[in-house]
Amino acid sequence: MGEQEVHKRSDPATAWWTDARFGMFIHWGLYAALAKGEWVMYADKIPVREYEKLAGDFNPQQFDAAAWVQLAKDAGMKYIVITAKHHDGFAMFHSKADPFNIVDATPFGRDPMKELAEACREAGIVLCFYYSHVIDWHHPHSLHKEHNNTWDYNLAEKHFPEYWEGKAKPQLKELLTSYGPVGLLWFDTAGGLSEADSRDIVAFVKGLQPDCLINSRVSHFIGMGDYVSKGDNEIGMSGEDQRPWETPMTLNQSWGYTTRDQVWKTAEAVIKKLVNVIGKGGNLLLNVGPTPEGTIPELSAERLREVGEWIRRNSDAIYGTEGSPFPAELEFGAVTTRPGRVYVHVHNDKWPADGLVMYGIRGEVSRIYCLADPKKKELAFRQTVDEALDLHVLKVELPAEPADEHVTVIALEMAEEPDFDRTLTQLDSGRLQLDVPLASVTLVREDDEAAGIPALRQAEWTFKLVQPGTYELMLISFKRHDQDWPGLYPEPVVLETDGSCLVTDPAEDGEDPDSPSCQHPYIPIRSRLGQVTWLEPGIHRLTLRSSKLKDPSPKFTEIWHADAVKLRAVRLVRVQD
Ligand code: H79
Repeated sequence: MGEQEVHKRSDPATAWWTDARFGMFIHWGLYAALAKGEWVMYADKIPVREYEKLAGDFNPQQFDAAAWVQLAKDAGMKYIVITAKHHDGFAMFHSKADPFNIVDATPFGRDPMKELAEACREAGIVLCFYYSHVIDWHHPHSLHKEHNNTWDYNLAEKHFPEYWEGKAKPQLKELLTSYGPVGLLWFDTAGGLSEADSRDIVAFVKGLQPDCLINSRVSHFIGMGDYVSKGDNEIGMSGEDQRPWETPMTLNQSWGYTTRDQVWKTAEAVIKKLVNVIGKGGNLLLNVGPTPEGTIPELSAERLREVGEWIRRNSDAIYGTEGSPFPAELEFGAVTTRPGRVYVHVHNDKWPADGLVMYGIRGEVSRIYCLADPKKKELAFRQTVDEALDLHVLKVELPAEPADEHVTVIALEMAEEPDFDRTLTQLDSGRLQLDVPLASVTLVREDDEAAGIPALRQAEWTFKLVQPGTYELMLISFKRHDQDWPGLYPEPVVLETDGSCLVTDPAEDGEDPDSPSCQHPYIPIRSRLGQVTWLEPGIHRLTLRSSKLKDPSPKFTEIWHADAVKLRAVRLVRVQD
C-alpha cells in the first residue's frame, strides 16, 4: 500500500550518461568579449554588422583545451557539453556552412572544438555539443516564437527553411562528422519549432550518429529526445520524471562570462546540490563561462577542484549508482545505492551525533563505515522491526565529529539484497513532507477558458505516520522572485484528511529555509493551513484541492514560461503529542 513506482535506470543507450552523474557545461562564445553574458546581443539590440566586428578582435590566445579537460577531470566530471553555437549564431568551430565562425572570422584562426575533441579523447572524457537550433540572431531566416533579432530583420520576410536547411542542419552535420563520436547534443529553446521539424532534427542526428543522445529541449513536444533537461537551475523532485533527467546549473547566476554577477555558490553548496540531484537519480551539468582570453575564471576553477576532491573520496557513492529507493526527500542529505550497497550522504551541518536512524531497509546489513575513512572503521548498528507499523529500523552509532568535509557518506554493506519499503514514510526526525510529484493527481473540474476559470485538480497522498499527535500543516510553494504574493492563489486550497477539512487562502507566512530543491529564480514560501490531529500511527491519507495543481502529463514543456508560483508540497510539523 502506498508504494511508489520504481524507475530503474536500465536503458543501455543512456547508461554511460546516467552512470556519469556529473558533467561540465561550458558557455563560451563571442559574447565573452563584452563580459555581460550570452544574451548581450539581444538585450542591447546590437546590430549584426556591429556584433560581427567583435570577431575581428577575438583572439583567445590562452585557450588550452588540455587544461580545460584536466579541470573537468579534477572536478570529477565525466563529460563536457560546450556551446558549439549559442543564440548569437557564431560557430565556435570551423564551419563551411557559414563563415561567421571562429576559424574564418577571427585572428585566432584555430578550431577549439577540434582541440577539445582531441584532449577529451586522450583524457577519457566524453565530448558533447550545445547547439542553438532555433534561436539564431545572426541568420536572417531563423525563427523563434519570441526571441528574434527584430532590429536587423523583418519577421514577415523570414523563410525558415533557408535557415533550417541552409545553416542549422549543415552545421549539425559538420559537428557530427568532423569531431569523432559526440556523446550528446544539447539543444535549447525550441519555442515555435513544429512537431514535424522536431522529428526531422532528431532523425537527422540519429542518422549521422545513432548513439548520440539528445536532450528533451530539442522540442517543446513532450517525450522527445533521450532524456529530460529540467529548467535552468531547476532541481527535480523525486517522482517527477519517469525518464532520466539532468539539472543544468550555474555556479553563479549567469552562463556566459560576465563581470557583473558575483553571486557564487560555495563548493559545499555545490556538493549538497550534487548529492540532492543524484539521490533523486538525476545528473548535474554544472556551468563555467570562460573569458575572452580563453581561460576558465579562477573563482570557478577553485570551486570545481574542491568539489572534485570531495568526489574522489566518495566516488563509490556517486558514479554508476541509482537514486534513493525512498520517495521522501531527506532534509539531512541523500541516499544512493548500487548492488549490495546503500550510501547515506549526511550534510555535516545536520550531523546526528546521537545516531543515524533510517527506516525502510528490509534486509540484513553486514558492515557500516564512513566512506572517506581510509581505515573504514566499523560503526556499531542495530536493526529492529516494529511489527505493528511494519517499520524496519536501522540505527547507526556515528562518531561525534563528521569524518569528511561538507558532506559525510555513510556506507552500508548489505549481507543480502535489500527489499526496500518504498512507502512515503515519516522520517525519524519527525519530518513529513508530502511532495506534489508523489501524489496521484486527478481532475475535479475542467478549465473554462472563455469564462477564465482554471482547471481544478486534487492530489492524494498515502503515507506512513510514525509519530501520532497534532500537526501544523503548511503549504510549500516556490514563488518566482520577481512576483508579489497577492493574487498568486486566486482561490482557497481545500485539504481533507481523516475527517478534518481545512479551507484556506494561502498567505505568505514566511520563507522556508529548508527546501533543497528550490533554486534561483524561485523562493520557497510557507503558508499555514491549520492543524490536524492523528491519534493513531500507521497509514493515512490526505487530499489537497487547488487550481494550482498542474496536469501531471502535459503535452508541451513550459520551461521558458516559468510559473509565477509552483505548488510543491504539504509539510506536516508536529506541534503536540
Ligand atoms: O544557454 C543558457 C541560456 O542562455 C539559455 N539556456 C541556458 C542553458 C536560455 N535561453 N533562453 N533562456 C535561457 C530563457 C530566456 C530568458 C529571457 Fe532574458 C528573459 C530572455 C529575455 C528575458 C534572461 C533574462 C535573458 C535576458 C534577460
